[in-house]
Amino acid sequence: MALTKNPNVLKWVDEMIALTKPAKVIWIDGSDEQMNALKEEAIASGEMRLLNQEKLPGCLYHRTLPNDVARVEDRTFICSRNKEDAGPTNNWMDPKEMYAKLTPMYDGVMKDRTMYIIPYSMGPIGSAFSKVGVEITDSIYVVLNMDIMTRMGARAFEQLGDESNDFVRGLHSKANIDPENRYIVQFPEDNTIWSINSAYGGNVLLGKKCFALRIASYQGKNEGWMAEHMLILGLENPQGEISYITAAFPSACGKTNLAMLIPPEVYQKKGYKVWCVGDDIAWMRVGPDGRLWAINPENGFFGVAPGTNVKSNPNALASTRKNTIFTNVAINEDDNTVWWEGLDKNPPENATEWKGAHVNGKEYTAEGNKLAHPNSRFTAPAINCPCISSEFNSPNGVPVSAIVFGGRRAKTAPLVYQARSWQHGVFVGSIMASETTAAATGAVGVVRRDPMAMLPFCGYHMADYWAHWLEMGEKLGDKAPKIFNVNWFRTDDEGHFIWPGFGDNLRVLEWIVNRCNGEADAVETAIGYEPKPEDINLEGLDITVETVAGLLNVDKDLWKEETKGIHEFYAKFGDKLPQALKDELATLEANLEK
Ligand code: GTP
Ligand code: SPV
Ligand code: MN
Repeated sequence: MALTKNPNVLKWVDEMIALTKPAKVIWIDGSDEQMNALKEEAIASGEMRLLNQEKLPGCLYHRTLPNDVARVEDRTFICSRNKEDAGPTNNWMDPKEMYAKLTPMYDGVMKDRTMYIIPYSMGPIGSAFSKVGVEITDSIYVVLNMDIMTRMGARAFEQLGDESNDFVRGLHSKANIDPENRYIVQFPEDNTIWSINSAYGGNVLLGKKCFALRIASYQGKNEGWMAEHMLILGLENPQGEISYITAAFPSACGKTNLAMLIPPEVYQKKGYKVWCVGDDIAWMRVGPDGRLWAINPENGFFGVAPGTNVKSNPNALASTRKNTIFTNVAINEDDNTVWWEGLDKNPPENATEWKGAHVNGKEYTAEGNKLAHPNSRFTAPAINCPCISSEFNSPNGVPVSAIVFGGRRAKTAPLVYQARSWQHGVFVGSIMASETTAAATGAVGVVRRDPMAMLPFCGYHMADYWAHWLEMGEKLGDKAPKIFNVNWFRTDDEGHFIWPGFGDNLRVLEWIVNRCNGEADAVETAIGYEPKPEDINLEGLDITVETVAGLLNVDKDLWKEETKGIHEFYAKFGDKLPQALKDELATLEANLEK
């Protein structure tokens, strides 16, 4: 039975049923009873595997096809009516043509399958920030993941109401998981997402990147708010005051890790704490007090498994110990638990690797093979996180003091620097570059421009997006958050990371917060303000002030090279490039000549 009387929903659902012709239709109410029945069904069919219920209660395992393990940026489209509105950084096709191309692929695609209709809210139910989506899918895996990642079920239809037409229409079918016909398509002007021939993460959990970033960034531009690829954390000082920081790093560049970091011992003793509000996406609005306020629209973490361990990210690991879905990690067949590279130094001998082959994990990894896919993931409920913020469900969100940009740069970018102004900060975000990772298909480790970590996620013309950032700065005026850039990934001549990273990143956050409160000094460099090396607290750390000085060094020759790359990148945007950014580039060049 339909879960809503909303005629806009019913009409669209009818159309999608007529198109995909499912054998059966199930409205997802989100009840425990329904979820348990779906889990049992998925376990019985082999789609999911029940893990050791003593060690990992409520946890399930799933494996996707080897050709379907990451986002597919080359098959992701922004179908605005005008090509110009998608801009030079997005794939584009005329929406009419795209609908015409995909309609035959969806025609009858669910004829031997069940259609699940998933109502969900991005953002806490009842919050003015929140928005409703409905995802139609033929995958139980999607339903079970959406249950963790969003506020799902009947309550989302209550939030939408009986009349509103303001919901995002998501249509997903696994179809034949055919990579040649895989499409992840956003139609921003229609509030619509069509995804076909994938069953993996960001391609199919349509509330996440497709809605909460691509569609929402477009909505945010029109409605005067921001949807960003950012974590949100609260840093509590010994006086009990909490400052909120958001940070945009590209995929697999450390958002989940920073969002949940455990302070180094010397900080813990003093009483510092970090609270996690979100690990991937922030929706931000100007609040009644004129400050920028942020919510996390998600309800769970879809986190990178490899590298997660008791030392690097104990909070993430703890989050995955119950009611979690693991995708493409390895199985320890001795006790039916999970394993991935970097969990510990003991790969299970009796293992099943991520593609499903039974192997001796010790020998297999010794030969240089990976037991878990580098982009294998856990889907964990946010409430599992030991450091989840008390504001996680707050309808108003949290006030943002600092916005941090960052990426993986072996050289060039220093450990930390501060922008001179909001406008300069927008420039700093716009010139972000980072080495590519396994989170998307394609080459790994190649430096590319990834402005604000939004290159794969901006639902409209990137230059209009920058203009929107500049406008938000004007609205915020002197209440605007301060903007910073960090780089945890500088390497030495042997390619080793110089900065210890992880929990020790708090040492940099401390300087950032102190700058926001006017409590820390800075020196002006060609690229912005930097701490004096001795202003980064190294207590309890095996690193010298000289090393930090090296990490903060701005190599003018490298930066002059960098400006050439920025010119080339900016040239793509033609007349749309905001004058303010051209001015900032000119200032940078002048500073480098000084
Ligand atoms: P997405 O979920 O794809 O958006 O990724 P993310 O930005 O949340 O990245 P995540 O925190 O999952 O980290 C990705 C990888 O970077 C993991 O393998 C981490 O171990 C590694 N990493 C995270 N933080 C640091 C750090 O401070 N230093 C170093 N060297 N590696 C880090
Ligand atoms: C990312 O790639 O930035 C992710 C994972 O957070 S996915 O949901 O697949 O986009
Ligand atoms: Mn992400």
